[in-house]
Amino acid sequence: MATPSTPPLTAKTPGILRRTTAPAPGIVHLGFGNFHRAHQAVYTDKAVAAQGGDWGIIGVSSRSSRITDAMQEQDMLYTVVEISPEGSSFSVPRVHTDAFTAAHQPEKLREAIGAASTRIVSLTVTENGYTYSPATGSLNLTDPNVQHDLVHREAPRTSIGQMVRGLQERARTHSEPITILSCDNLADNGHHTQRLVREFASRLPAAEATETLAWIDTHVTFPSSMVDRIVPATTDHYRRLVAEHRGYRDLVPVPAEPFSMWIVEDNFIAGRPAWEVGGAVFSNEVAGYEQLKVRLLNGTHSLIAYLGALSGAATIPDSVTIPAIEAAARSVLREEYLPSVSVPSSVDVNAYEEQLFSRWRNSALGHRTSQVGSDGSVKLRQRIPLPALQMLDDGRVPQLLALTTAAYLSCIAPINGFRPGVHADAMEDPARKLLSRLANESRSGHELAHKVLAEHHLLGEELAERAEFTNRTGELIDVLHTHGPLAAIAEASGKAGPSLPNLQTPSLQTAQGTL
Ligand code: CS2
Repeated sequence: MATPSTPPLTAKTPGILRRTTAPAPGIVHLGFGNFHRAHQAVYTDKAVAAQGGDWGIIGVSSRSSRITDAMQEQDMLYTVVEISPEGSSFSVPRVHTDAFTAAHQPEKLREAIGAASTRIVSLTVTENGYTYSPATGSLNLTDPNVQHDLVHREAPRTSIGQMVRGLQERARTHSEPITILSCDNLADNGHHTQRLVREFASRLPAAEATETLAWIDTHVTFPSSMVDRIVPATTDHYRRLVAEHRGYRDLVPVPAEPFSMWIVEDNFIAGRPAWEVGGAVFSNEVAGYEQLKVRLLNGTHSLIAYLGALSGAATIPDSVTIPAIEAAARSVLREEYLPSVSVPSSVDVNAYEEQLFSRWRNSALGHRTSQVGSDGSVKLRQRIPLPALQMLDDGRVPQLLALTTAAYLSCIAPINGFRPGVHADAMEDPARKLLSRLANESRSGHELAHKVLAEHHLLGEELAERAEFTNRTGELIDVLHTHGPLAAIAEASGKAGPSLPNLQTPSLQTAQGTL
């Protein structure tokens, strides 16, 4: 950690250049976490540096004030630490004009979205922040926060509620158009966001609903975008690195891999920064890029994280360098995700795959299996159902997608005293309570898979109907619980040896399966 005498990062820190004219705010960003600060903020900083424009960003966190307070203390500055095995490099974006927390200043948020000067509201609120139901894909009307926001105009708690209340403010005051830009890993994220915003508006009292929907339909665009950069959580290691190499104290530096990609649909009703200057690509093939990313990268990432955690691996590089996990990752990517993707014309899939494995092996990043494994209930819903359904329709059971689901459930909802290990225990999940209850009521993997998939529709209503998938997931849970991840990989890859359990009468052990 930096010594107490290390001076804090501020606008006065030697070597930190302020812009001669700071950009006025034009973007309100919801989800002011590490990913935004290592991605969109960096592109925006480069765009403003090259072409100017009032595209300063107001960063809004939902509840926690850890980052917003630190950013205020540091004159809206922070360090991006680019980490590769060859070394680290440092940069300081200078594009944020304010930062606050929605829970503490709800009125300020409504005014910020409502201001005529705001032309884009962007989001990185994670899959969980869209308050959608994994079962239906629609707005989760059973969520108490959604219910609150539909009834109370003041102090909305959900991102969707906050946006709709801000849009109503615009409609009432000046009626200037605005773009809502999702930067989260959701299939078809522009349409998904539009659907949720419209659904929320349509649930308001009748006259208000009609008026709000009509305004949204004529004044708001929702481009899709594919975002990609691995950004692990900040630790003291990165704070120390900044202090040592830069000589100042940064409370909230952001570590990131060197790779960064942003593909955006060019549909901005009220203008946009010249993000292409920073390397963003404007394309009409965003859907293909999103499928590629959400399935090949994120979907495979989930498999690596869950199998790794169950094998005792703390990090993604530790996990993907276990040969059986690498082999399973390559098979799920090639044989089960890829066939469902419309690969964009400029992408060479072999090169893309090799690049992914080399990014995942970046051990200097220390990207944790517990981070990638968190929020699986809302992430897997984006990653698994469509490719799985396509394979089932072709008459094949997606073995490794079932293994991903089984490994996820083994981490989050272990049955009968099975201990998945510290890395699985550290995974957070909005469905953890429900899934633990279902696990406590289950005596076999089959029962658990049936309750979770067929009855609770965790992977959607369509996959809930496919008994082949549910049964295979249940069988693989039993193998994971009794024989561990290597045996389960062998079983799912059709390479099971004679020592595998009798799947008809699974016997669950209480200890963690061994490698
Ligand atoms: C990861 C992503 O946590 C996860 O589920 O798959 O955060 C991944 O690291 C990023 O999407 C990379 O762009």
